[in-house]
Amino acid sequence: MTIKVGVIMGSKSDWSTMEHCTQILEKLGIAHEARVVSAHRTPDLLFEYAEQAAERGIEVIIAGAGGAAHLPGMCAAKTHLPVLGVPVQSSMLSGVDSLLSIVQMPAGIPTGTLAIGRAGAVNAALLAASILANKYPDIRTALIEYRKQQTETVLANPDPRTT
Ligand code: RP5
Repeated sequence: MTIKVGVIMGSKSDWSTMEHCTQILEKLGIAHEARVVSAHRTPDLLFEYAEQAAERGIEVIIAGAGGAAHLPGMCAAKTHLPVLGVPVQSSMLSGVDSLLSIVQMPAGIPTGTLAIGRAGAVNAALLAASILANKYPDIRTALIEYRKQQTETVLANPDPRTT
C-alpha cells in the first residue's frame, strides 16, 4: 500500500509524543511511515525527504519537534504538500518554545500548527485523516466512525466519578 502520511520528528526522544499520532493513523487504517529527520542534525536528509515526498506518493507530512522547532517550517519550505506541525513538550520551557517556533511562520510558507504534546499528536493524525477523507471514502468512513465512537463513549459515561 502506498504510504499516504509521512510522520517525521527531530529526535528519537520525540517518539513518546509522536507515537500517539501513529496509533491514530493505525486505527484509521491510513498507510504511514515514521522517521527521525532532524532539521539541524541531518539537514541534507530533511531536504531529500521533503523534496521526494510527493513523488513517493505521500500526501500529508506530520512533523513533530521540540525546542527551536524549525523542522515543520523547513520541511514546508521544500514541499508543496500540507505540513502539520506538532510542538513537542520541551523540558526547559514546557513546549511553549516549540509552539511559537512552529506557529509563527512568515506569510508565504504555511505550517498547520497543532497543540503541544499528546493532544497535538493525536489531532495531527485526525487532521491528516480529514484532508485525506476528501479523496478516500474508506478513510472518510473510518474517521466518521472514530468520532461516533468517541461521542458514544462520553455519552455512555456521564458520571465523572466513574471510569
Ligand atoms: C529537537 O530537539 C527534537 O525535535 C527534540 O524535541 C529536541 C531535543 O532532542 P534530543 O536532544 O532529545 O535528541 O530537534
